[in-house]
Amino acid sequence: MKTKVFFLLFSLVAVSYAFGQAPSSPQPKPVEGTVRATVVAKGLEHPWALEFLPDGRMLVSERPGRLRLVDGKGRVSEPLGGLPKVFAQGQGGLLDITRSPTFAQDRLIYFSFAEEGEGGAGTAVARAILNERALEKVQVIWRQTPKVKSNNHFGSRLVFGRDGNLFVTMGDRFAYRDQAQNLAVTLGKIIRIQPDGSIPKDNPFVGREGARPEIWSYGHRNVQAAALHPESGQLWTVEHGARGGDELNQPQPGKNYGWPVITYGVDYSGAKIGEGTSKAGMEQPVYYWDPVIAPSGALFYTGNVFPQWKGNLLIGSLQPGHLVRLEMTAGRVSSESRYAGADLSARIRDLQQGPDGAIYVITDDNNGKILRIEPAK
Ligand SMILES: [Ca+2]
Repeated sequence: MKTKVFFLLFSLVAVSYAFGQAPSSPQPKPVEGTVRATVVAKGLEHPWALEFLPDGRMLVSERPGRLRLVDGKGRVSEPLGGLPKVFAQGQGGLLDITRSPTFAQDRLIYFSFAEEGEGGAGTAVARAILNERALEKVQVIWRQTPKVKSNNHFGSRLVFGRDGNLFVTMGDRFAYRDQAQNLAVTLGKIIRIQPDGSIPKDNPFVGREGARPEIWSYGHRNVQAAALHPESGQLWTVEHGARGGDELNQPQPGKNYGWPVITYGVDYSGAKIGEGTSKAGMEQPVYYWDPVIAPSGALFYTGNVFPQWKGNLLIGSLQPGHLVRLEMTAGRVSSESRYAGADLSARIRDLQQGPDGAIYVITDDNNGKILRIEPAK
């Protein structure tokens, strides 16, 4: 009997996938009083990314183009010198930061930013040596092509894979969404490069005429949340979708994630987009949100401060603004919870697990904060 019920459930899931219906968020109400947020630092101008250093300090980017260190007492440094000029318009500016896996030896950090140039602006990735007061040997290792005239949808998150290659998540640059399907450009893609910006030989489009060899997956709208699964080592991403179409994906090499040919939801104008929600040769999301959560920042929790949350995917929500937690079972979402209250009911831009196992989030605001999140007593 149990086997039959299981088989029936399995069949229903299989059927719904075959008909192109990914599971959607049940839209749980945010709960208050489960977690407690305390302010670690404030006065940051639209902080975009947070990264812990081995000495326990935090590195924080501010979208207008500044990088600062924050110590354990919440003291915020002067802006570090040596940064390149960033295109700080609209959603552009200084974006994600990540330490190199070899940071302990070489103090290398990687960062993404919107860069102005011929044709407009585009996302770029640089690496540099982090010194106490400045970056040194700043080197741009990759540029999105082509640069276009738009202030929106720059992505981006940087995630090192276990093999040492770097994933960078892109946006479609908003007014150029059809380009997400064009393999000759890197708008609306996830790319994978070696630490010096060169192309890994095992990338899916290496050797295909007319395709950019750095492309890992395509058909993405604007990806500002990404994390590596602690057990499988797979990349997971959460994407800003259309109105009613935010998506959780596990991007596979060479696959097409559909934008803007297939999508859930409608355009923010109310107009229909593309051909529907499914099409042969295009991937379904693992899960989607309607209404959207406007995802930015994600991590798989592995600490001991929230023992019940181990292996869960935590996501920042810019709008309506709170912490989103997904329990995952066998690569599927088994439940969703949301946490709000006091300082936590804000536009959450990024989150990191601290060396103490607590969760640290930054809020997207003129007076942005770093918050430490732990269980409420
Ligand atoms: Ca999609």
